[in-house]
Amino acid sequence: MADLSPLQKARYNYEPKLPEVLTGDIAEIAVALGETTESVADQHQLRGLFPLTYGAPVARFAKGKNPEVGKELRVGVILSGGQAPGGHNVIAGIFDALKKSNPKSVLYGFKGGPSGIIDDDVMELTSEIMDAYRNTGGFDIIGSGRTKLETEEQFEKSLATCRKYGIDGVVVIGGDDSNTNGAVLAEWFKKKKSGITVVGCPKTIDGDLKNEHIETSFGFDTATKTFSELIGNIEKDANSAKKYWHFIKLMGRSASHIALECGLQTQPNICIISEEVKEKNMSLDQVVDTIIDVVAARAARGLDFGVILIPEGLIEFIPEMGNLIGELNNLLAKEAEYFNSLKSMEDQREWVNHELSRDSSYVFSSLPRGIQMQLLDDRDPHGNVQVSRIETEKLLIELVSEKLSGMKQKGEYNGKFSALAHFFGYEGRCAFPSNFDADYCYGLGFSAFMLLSAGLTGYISNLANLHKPAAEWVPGGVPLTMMMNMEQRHGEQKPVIRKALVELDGAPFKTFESKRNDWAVNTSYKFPGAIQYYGPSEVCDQPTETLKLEKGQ
Ligand code: FBP
Repeated sequence: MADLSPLQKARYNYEPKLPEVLTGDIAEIAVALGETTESVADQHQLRGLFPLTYGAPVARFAKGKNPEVGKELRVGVILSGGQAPGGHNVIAGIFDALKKSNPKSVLYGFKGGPSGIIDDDVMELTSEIMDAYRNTGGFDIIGSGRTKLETEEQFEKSLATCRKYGIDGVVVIGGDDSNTNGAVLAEWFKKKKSGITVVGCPKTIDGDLKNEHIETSFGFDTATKTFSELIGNIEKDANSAKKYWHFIKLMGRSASHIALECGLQTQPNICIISEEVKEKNMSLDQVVDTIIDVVAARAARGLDFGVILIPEGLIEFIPEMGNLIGELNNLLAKEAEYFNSLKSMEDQREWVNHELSRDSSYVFSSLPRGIQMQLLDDRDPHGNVQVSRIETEKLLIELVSEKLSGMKQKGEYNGKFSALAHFFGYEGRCAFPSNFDADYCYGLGFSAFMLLSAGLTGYISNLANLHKPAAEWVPGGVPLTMMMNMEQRHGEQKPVIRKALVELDGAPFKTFESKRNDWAVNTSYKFPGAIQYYGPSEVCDQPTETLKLEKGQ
């Protein structure tokens, strides 16, 4: 076996807690179906697009006889999109339920994301493989990918792969887009009378796949705790050295849930919430001014240091920047060939500037050269700007710094501004899952298997009552169509699962709002510490590797 750290070894032995109803004899877990459902909006269109799976009832598990359990089944699992702590435990939950139901049943992993089912890249997951990944972070057991499973040809190929292995059910572990694709695949499989069922699991550290049934997506808990530990450490440093302003960008492609949660956990001087910026129609200049106000107020008290949290998606929520990015996406998609034929980046920059609308060209010209280049350079496979690669933290430092110099010359500011940029994302996405995520994911996987074995398709596995101890969680399944509406995507109306943004009238934002003015000027940092701080001695009381080696151990 590979060389393992004490924590890895200890985590292998962790036994995830299951909701009471999923414990005991698996043949005694019955599936109860509720009332039929409706989508959150656009019911007529969605009923037309999903004639076979629309409106299915919500499913709940309860103690009782389950005649479906015990059948020999073959199930395939896909990890889709960005890594999130707990993915391996979803697979472990499916595996254990499947083997408990019938030891002859087989679990397959489609490797490298949705492309695995399309391209027949498949591996069998044995108990030996499974045991080496229990309670660990990452998606390396089978790998992940961002291929979109959406065309007729991809569906045909997926069906061929499933037929080859005799697969009865597919579990898609993914975010809103992957689960939307899962819903379309479920409908398509049903139309083809394939007998193959499809069930999803809510994954994303971004926390934006949530609604009245999905209380949180998995990975959010661990990622925010990991980031908060790091932010707390930086706050401690800031308050010790008292000489830097730390601008920390936090992952979360679109919604600001991560920033808000980390803000609540660490009480920084500023935490920008993109949804508020959009709601208030704030310009980039106004965002900079809100930072300047806090920097100046603290400087007046002799506090030339601070911590600012910036959500990754901010840039797209600033209306003028959102318009600019939209125009750039359209322009570069339409004129890709000409754009790429331009020899130097300078020529590209000039041409783009000329083609943009007057307002967007003004915004583009006012951006630092480096950011202009990032906007033109980094594009995703669909030709869109890769917002996550734009160094918003550096852009804000530059703009704040420039403005403060001007204020200094006019005698309006008398402090010292020295800033450092950080970006936390990959640091938290593959952390060992917290106990919460380890338990939650295991339960999601277990429930996903129960849904598949009951022949339910087009569902997402869910657990409710998550604020209670795990034993009291309520497992079940929700029809994916129930969470969908129609949205404009690449110029077309598409059925999609509605993304949850931060609600400005929700309790988390309201709590933050009531405290932020105090946190801004009075240093009120909170240090959550390491999520694995407490635990068995062989994990927590170990010296460093260096020390151990120096002492000949
Ligand atoms: P998902 O939506 O697929 O869960 O991914 C989340 C995320 O971690 C975002 O926070 C981030 O913007 C993005 O993935 C980064 O993508 P990549 O892994 O391709 O760099």
